[in-house]
Amino acid sequence: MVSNAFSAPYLPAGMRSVKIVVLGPFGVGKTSYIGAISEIAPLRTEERLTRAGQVVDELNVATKSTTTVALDFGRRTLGGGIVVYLFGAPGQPRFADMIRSLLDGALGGLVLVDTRRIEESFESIGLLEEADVPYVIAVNTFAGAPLYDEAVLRDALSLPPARPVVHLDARHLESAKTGLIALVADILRPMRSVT
Ligand SMILES: Nc1nc2c(ncn2[C@@H]2O[C@H](COP(=O)(O)OP(=O)(O)OP(=O)(O)O)[C@@H](O)[C@H]2O)c(=O)[nH]1
Ligand SMILES: [Mg+2]
Repeated sequence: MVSNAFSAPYLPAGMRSVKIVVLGPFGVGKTSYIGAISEIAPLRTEERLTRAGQVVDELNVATKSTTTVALDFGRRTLGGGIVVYLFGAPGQPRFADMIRSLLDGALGGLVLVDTRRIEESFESIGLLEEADVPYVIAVNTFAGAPLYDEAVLRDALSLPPARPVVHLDARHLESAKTGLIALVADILRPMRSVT
């Protein structure tokens, strides 16, 4: 799918840019992921969680005091002259329309999953399927969260066989990169290998 990566006029010759979106439910680690992986200071749109928000949002993660209300943005250059622009989605289901717009022009999606609440990632997968955007599942490994065999996870997510699954820690660069590399390799396959 060579046509999926495109050269932008402002990039040095030989560089290609790829837009990807990081999705997943509230508090799964999307903002942490972009913060860990971005080579530029990430753009964040965090607002404090309030009692008013509890009326409309199901917030099952008690330890957070802020939430993304628009998007995160970061950039990472990979080997092979590939510049990845990362857009982090907000987590609450009421932002679905906004996520649909974020997916406009995206070449791939990274869906973060917390194994304590796998079903909460269905909505993200649904939005990607609806937009016909290829995606990779990235299990964000929280301490104390159950570990499942890949087959069990695939079954729980009703995942098509072609969709890759990786495990990572969204807070650490080298671990976070495994998800990005799996996604970009999938998007560009069989164009080239990336590192
Ligand atoms: N143990 C552990 N904690 C993590 C990991 N990734 C993120 N966290 C923590 O989990 C919380 C969630 O982080 P965020 O990155 O704000 O999550 P988010 O998905 O952007 O949340 P919303 O924007 O509100 O939907 C933070 O307190 C992180 O420090 C991880 O891999 N392991
Ligand atoms: Mg966030």
